[in-house]
Amino acid sequence: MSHITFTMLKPDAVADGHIGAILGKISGAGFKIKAMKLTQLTVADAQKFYEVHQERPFYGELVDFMSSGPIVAAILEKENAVEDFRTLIGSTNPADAAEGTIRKEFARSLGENAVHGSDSDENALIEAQFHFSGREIF
Ligand code: FUP
Repeated sequence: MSHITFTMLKPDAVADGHIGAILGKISGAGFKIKAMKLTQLTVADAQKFYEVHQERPFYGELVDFMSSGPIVAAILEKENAVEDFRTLIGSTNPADAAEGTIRKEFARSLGENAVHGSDSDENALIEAQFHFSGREIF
């Protein structure tokens, strides 16, 4: 499954009106949408999704932020999807992100950084299945 990745357009990007522009960049980079929805994470959902970070000092803020408003969740398909998508979104901290990347253009800060992208093929599959049932994936 090296051809899929999972993304969320985070609450900052949705609140700031960037859904259309970000999806335009994603499509323009050659990703095909396999699944997509506007949804909101509960606190429990966000805790579970980010549980690898539960010992980190920013975990509480991350969970509060990610459950604070609607997000767009999507499964994207492309060859080399995980790596190519992480290149497209840029560094975690938008201050370090390359020109032209989604985080450089749209993120508010390190904590509110506009988009999520899976970090491995294995996690892409886990994250996709966390958010979507089989009948929502095309
Ligand atoms: P990334 O893979 O680029 O999304 O980054 P991480 O998995 O390391 O971090 C997940 C989220 O935790 C980031 F998107 C934002 C948040 N975070 C912080 O708020 N502070 C930090 O120092 C690191 C990450």
